[in-house]
Amino acid sequence: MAATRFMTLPRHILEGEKQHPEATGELSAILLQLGLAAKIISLEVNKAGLVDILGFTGENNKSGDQVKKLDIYAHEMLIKAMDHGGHFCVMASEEEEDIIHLPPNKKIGKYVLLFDPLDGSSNIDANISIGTIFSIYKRVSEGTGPGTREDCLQPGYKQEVAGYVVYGSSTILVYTTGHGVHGFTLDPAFGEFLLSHENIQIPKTGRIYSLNEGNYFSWPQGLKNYIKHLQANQFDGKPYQARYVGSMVADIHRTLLYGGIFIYPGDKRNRKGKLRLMYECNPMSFIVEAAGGRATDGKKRILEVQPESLHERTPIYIGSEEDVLLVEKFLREADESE
Ligand code: P6P
Repeated sequence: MAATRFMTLPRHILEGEKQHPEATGELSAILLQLGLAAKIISLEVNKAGLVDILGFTGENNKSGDQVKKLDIYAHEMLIKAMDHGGHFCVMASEEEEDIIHLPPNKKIGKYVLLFDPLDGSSNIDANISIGTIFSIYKRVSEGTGPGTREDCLQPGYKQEVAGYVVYGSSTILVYTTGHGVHGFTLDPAFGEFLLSHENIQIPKTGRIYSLNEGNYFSWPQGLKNYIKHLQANQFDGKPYQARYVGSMVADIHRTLLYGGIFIYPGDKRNRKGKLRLMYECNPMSFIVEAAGGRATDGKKRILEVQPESLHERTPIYIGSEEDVLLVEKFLREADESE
């Protein structure tokens, strides 16, 4: 999709800020810094294959370090980019077991940053799209000292900002403050994110269903019934399409643009499924709902789940509203008939 108008990410953020006189400009500064981190990670991701080749000669990278696993690189890059702006009281990463405090003598801010630095990184060797996912909350703990675990364990509806960066055929940053979802494509020629997907609205229903059918035998009966229903019917006179990248950011980005449904269910082996509530499901649900879609755990709205632990998982049914409502109906009817 061509750039809708020559609007850079910084310009778009500042224009958005003007529409909210109460805005302090702090969220704008955070988003700009995240955009910078995304550019740096994108550079590294796009030469990953090359680095691997170099890696066989036993060479080290420019700074003399051993070639780092890409997701650790992205994790460290994000912390380095975000820990000195004075915006955050605490951070948490999918790559880190516990909460991450700001370095001593750094100014402590009123926001909380949660991120999955490089989701789907097991796919990088096959050159499959991967991504960074982030959530921003306001602190809830008292005082102005270091933030706490309580600050990181807020229900998803309390997010101030959610976004992702998909490193694919191009690098696209998508974010929402809850009012409209906007996508920016990185122009590598001059290193700017240009507005390419203004005010994304997910279609009310779609032709694509996306889930790992290898887990069929462990699925809840209602999900089996739903998928069989799709396969026995048509969408606009054409068969439904199964599409599954195996990288959540890529699968959700496609679902957001084309419509349909992405599912990672709980099943007989893992009641809570595989995807993490705080680092993957909450930000993606905030974005999809802001685009007019729906996201539940099969029953309950994802954004209303009260987190108990940083790395807890949740089943997720997310995408076009009518499609998520229909799978919920199949799940409910199967439960009622058991
Ligand atoms: P499976 C990638 O490893 C990831 O965390 C998500 O990005 C993706 O949606 C999911 O796992 C894929 O899991 O079990 O289908 O390989």
